Amino acid sequence: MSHTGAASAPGDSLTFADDLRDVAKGVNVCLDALLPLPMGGEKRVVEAMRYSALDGGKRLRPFLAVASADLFDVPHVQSLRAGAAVEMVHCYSLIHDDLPAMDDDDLRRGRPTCHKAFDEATAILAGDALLTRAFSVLSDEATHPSGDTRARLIAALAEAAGAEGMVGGQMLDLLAEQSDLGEGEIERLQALKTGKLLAVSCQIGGMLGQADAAALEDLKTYGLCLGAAFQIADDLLDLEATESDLGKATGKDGAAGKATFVSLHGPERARKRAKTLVDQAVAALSRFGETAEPLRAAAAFTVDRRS
Ligand code: GRG
Repeated sequence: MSHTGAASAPGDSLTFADDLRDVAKGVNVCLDALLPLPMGGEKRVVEAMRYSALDGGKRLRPFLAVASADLFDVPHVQSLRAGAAVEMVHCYSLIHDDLPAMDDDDLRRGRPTCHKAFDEATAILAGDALLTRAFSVLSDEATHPSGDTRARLIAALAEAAGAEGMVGGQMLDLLAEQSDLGEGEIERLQALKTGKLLAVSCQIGGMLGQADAAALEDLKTYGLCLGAAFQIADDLLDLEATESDLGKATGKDGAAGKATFVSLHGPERARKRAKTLVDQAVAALSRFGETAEPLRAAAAFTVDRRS
């Protein structure tokens, strides 16, 4: 699964870790090219964008976009651009989430958060500009020759990122600090905040390959189940991992009194629930046969990961 330019079949490499590293390399090259430094004073905001987007991160969302697109033999030059667009939205959300008005974090991906490395105003602008750049990348013919397909990609990402998706989930998360959420409410919050962007990464891959409605629905189900498992794993890591493992502060949910599946039911039941969700994610891939092996491996990785 080489994604640095040369085409190859999915699952060529020996392990999921190789595949993930391969996509990360490809997407880094793509992000570097998509975020050139301008000459004037505006250079500072692009430096902040590049600081937050170019180094670190697992690149799980680009991986999902590329592996889903691979099901339909989409050229990697297209799927990497789409993956880079989703990663830009993800990086914007991390920059804004780290701001003093939100989570107020000093460390992200093992180094100072954007507002610490630059300043708050620059960090806000860098997040804004990454969000808007994502849509301009999707609107470019290099992402897909069909204008209709590009419009579908843009609409899908806008829905997943906005008030009906990640931003809505973040709002619920902020409100949750003043109320006790039940299990259903926690699941909804997390599906919006984390699940929808992971799911749309898969849907975008399918859209690039002109997948039919049923296949797109299966990719969405896969992504949402994977997202729910990913979030439980994240909550477990917040409880059990160290700051140096994660490259960010830990123990924040407990300190903020935030209800999670883990705080409601304890780590053991949370682990079982995450495994059930992984099984559901994998079951949603049945129509795709062997070509979906990298996506199956990604589902297992979400709960086994250490960062
Ligand atoms: C500010 C609009 C807005 C949204 C913020 C993404 C987010 C919503 C908050 C980040 C805090 C958090 C712990 C979210 C839940 C899980 C998550 C998205 C973790 C980070 O994603 P990873 O693990 O990060 O894929 P890397 O660094 O590997 O890309």
